Amino acid sequence: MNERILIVDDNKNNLRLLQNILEDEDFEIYATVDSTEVVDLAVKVKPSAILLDVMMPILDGFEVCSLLKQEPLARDIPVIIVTAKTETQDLKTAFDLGAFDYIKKPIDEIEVISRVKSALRFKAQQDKLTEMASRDGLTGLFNHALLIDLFEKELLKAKRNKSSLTFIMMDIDYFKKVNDNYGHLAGDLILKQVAEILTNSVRSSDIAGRYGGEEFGLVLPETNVSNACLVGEKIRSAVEENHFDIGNESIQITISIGIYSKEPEESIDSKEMIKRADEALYKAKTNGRNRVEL
Ligand code: GH3
Ligand code: MG
Ligand code: MG
Ligand code: MG
Repeated sequence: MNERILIVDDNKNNLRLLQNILEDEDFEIYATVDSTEVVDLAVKVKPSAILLDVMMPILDGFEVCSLLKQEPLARDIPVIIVTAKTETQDLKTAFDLGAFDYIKKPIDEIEVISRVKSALRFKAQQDKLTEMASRDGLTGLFNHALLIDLFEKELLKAKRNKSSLTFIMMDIDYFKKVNDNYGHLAGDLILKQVAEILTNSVRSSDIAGRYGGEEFGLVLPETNVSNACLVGEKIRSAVEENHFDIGNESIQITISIGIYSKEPEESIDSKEMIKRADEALYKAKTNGRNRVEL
């Protein structure tokens, strides 16, 4: 898939010039003359870099840059300021606002391509490091911090699009006994296999994470309560039926599941959703375990 680049300039000729240069490099170009739609467009298109003019009506490029940096769904996209403002003070302003690079007009084709490619390399490396730092070492699922971070981003999206969103909290039943009876290494092997079951039970757009020791969290975008129950039940029964390989033998375990689904119009924060899913999980435990509860 070609990398996407967003170009913003109130002058159509400038826009076309940049577009032609970058299209020759096989990038997928999105362009706009309207500085007020940049943040929304960036969130929607998810470009790998943004080229941003400064002198524009309504919102200038500096204002747009700072709005982009305040938007959680856009702030990691490198911004390259492209401007006829050549004072060093302007360059300082751009970098202070979080711009990645600065190109002075009139533009030079080779310079534009080189600086865009440098921004893309930076972005790719950044994404890779984020990915590495975000995985739980044992299970390969997202770790607690990233699970929460991604959940909050999905919740923002769900509120904006007035869509439903589900958070599921899961906890292995009597896991202490497993450790006591078969040892900690066997426990670790089971955690890995539960993670595999989770990954195989959900869509690629769903977010599975290790919430804590033997607790897992699942974020299901655009999923209402009845579909969430189907997913919960699928996971519950898959765990119940699985024979977990712990070296020279295999054992069976069960898992308890608590669900909270946000309605499309509902306004609720992530902490409250987690709390409600946790309360549902507690209900599943007190009602006998190996259950799915709301
Ligand atoms: P319940 O059904 O009420 O959830 O009982 P439980 O024994 O699973 O619950 P409890 O929270 O008391 O115990 C959780 C256990 O999970 C305790 C801890 O030793 C174990 N555990 C947590 N993290 C890990 C891990 O990374 N590896 C292993 N092997 N065990 C872990
Ligand atoms: Mg301009
Ligand atoms: Mg627990
Ligand atoms: Mg447990």
